[in-house]
Amino acid sequence: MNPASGLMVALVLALAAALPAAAADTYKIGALVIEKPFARPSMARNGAAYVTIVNTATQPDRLIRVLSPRSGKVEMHTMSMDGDIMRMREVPGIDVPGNGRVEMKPGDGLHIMLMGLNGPLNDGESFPMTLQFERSGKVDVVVPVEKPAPARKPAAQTPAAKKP
Ligand SMILES: [Cu+2]
Repeated sequence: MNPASGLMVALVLALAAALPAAAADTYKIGALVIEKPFARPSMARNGAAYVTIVNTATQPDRLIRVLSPRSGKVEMHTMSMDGDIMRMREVPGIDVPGNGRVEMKPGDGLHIMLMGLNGPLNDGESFPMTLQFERSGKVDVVVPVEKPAPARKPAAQTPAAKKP
């Protein structure tokens, strides 16, 4: 390696280190910031995807449509418990309050439902998805498929973390 290419490598490494780790997970459209889209693996007919939408404007916006080549149809759903039974219901849109945020999480209500997957969602793959907002328009995001993080070890194995 000659000194010039060595310098180039050092520059590239320095630039890469300067970028925040979350940069690749964040998308901007108008006043909206879409953070960390992800989906869970699914061997079933349907799958679920999650995004966090941050609105930096005072005007509210609304997610009105979601598309993906990965499934025939994409719906916006809410989830609620009816006794012991979990029920999902399609909603026509998801409101994003002005200066507010909508955080979708597994097991916590709002999610994006991929109806009629054209194949299983495998851990480690990524697929494109388009979010369309009433005010801000469309944004394309890449959705990585990720397994849930392993459950934390019992507190007994980490005495330092124990509360008094
Ligand atoms: Cu659903």
